[in-house]
Parts: sequence; structure tokens; C-alpha cells
Amino acid sequence: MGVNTKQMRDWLKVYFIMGSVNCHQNPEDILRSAIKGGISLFQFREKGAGCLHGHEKETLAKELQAICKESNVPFIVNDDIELALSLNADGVHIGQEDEPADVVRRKIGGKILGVSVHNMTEAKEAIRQGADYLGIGPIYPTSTKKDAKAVQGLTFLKELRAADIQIPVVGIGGINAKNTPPIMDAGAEGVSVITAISQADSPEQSARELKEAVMRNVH
Ligand code: 3NM
Repeated sequence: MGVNTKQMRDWLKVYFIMGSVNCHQNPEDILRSAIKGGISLFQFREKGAGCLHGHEKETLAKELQAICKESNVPFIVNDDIELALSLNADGVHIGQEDEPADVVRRKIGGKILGVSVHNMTEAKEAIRQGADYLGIGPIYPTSTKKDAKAVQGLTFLKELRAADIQIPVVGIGGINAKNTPPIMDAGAEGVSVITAISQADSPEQSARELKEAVMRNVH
């Protein structure tokens, strides 16, 4: 375990994920606006057709990290452990295709470690290997992640809580303010979104609405 569980629960409330390909406007402006609206955690996820690599990727990461720092919003890097370490990011998020969580935990020490899981076996393994939180999805249909698994709704999330597994959990996939309440009711700490904020006319307003939906349904 890397971070305090109570603190982790708080950070997961409105978890914004973004890379350059998710944005129709300048990514820095979107992030600043999302922070004003009240996001609690940010993940830099530079993935998909046309994404940046190498120096350009690193430059954008640094700019977004600096914006997060100004507002004390933790900055997490998706998959790229080397980048996370070289930037001294606050944590990393990995999937099942990445290095095993225990290997990543050894590399990052006490930083935040998030793991995407899709069933009970993966969840228990991620917890054993030192995950701070689990990402569960896709809860609703999404076109953002091309290789996303089949929509799983809330069944697995409910199963996890019914088994009294209390690790902080965040839902992902097709989430917006309107469809947030059932995710909270099922036992999640919060929601993670790409499109609902990155492509909103007002990322600030969208983040605010997500935060209100989460706070009204916090358990
Ligand atoms: N992971 P949007 S779904 C990055 O199911 C990601 O693990 C998923 O984007 C998973 O909020 C997803 O635009 C995309 O639907 C989320």
C-alpha cells in the first residue's frame, strides 16, 4: 500500500483522465478549467491514434503536471512508469497488460498505484500486490477506449462490495453527471471520466456537475 486510504477515497471523487487526442481545445486550458470545476485527481493518458511520443509527450506531461501542482491536484501517469519516475509524478495507473502490480509497486515506492480490474481474481491479485485503488469498467458504453472490454454495468462493483472488499474503487467508461448516482450507490468512491470533461463546452461546468452528483451520493 502506498497512500492513506481515507485520502485516496477523497482523491477518487472526480478523477479526470486526458491526453492530447481527447481534446478539441488546448489541453492546458481544459485542465485548468476542470480544476476550477473541482476535479480531485488527474491522470495523463497519452494513448490512441495520433498520440504524442518521446519529447513531445514529455513536454505536455510536464506542462499538465505543473498546472496540477499549482492547485494541489495529484498527477498520475497512465502505464508509462519511466515517465512517472522521471517527472516524480504522484503515481501511476496500470492495466492487466502492463507489468505486474507488485513489480510496479517496487519501482514507485509509496506513490499512488491504480490498477484496472475486471473480475474478482484480478481484484484480489491487485490488492495483494499493493494497489491503492481499483478502476472498474466499462460501466457504460464508451467509444474513447478502442480496446475496452464488454460493458459490465455495476454487477462486478456490487459483487466486490458484497464480498466486503473495501479497497477504494472508481468506475470508468461512458460516465457523466446524470448517470453517476447508480455508480455511487453500488459502492464506488467516485467516477473517472475522459469525454464528459475533455469535450464539454465548459469543462469547468461539467466537472462541477460531476462533483455535485458524487457529493450528493457519497456513502
Ligand atoms: N478505460 P470516457 S473505459 C480509459 O473499461 C478507459 O477500463 C476503460 O472514457 C476501462 O469517459 C475508458 O470518454 C475510457 O468513456 C473512458
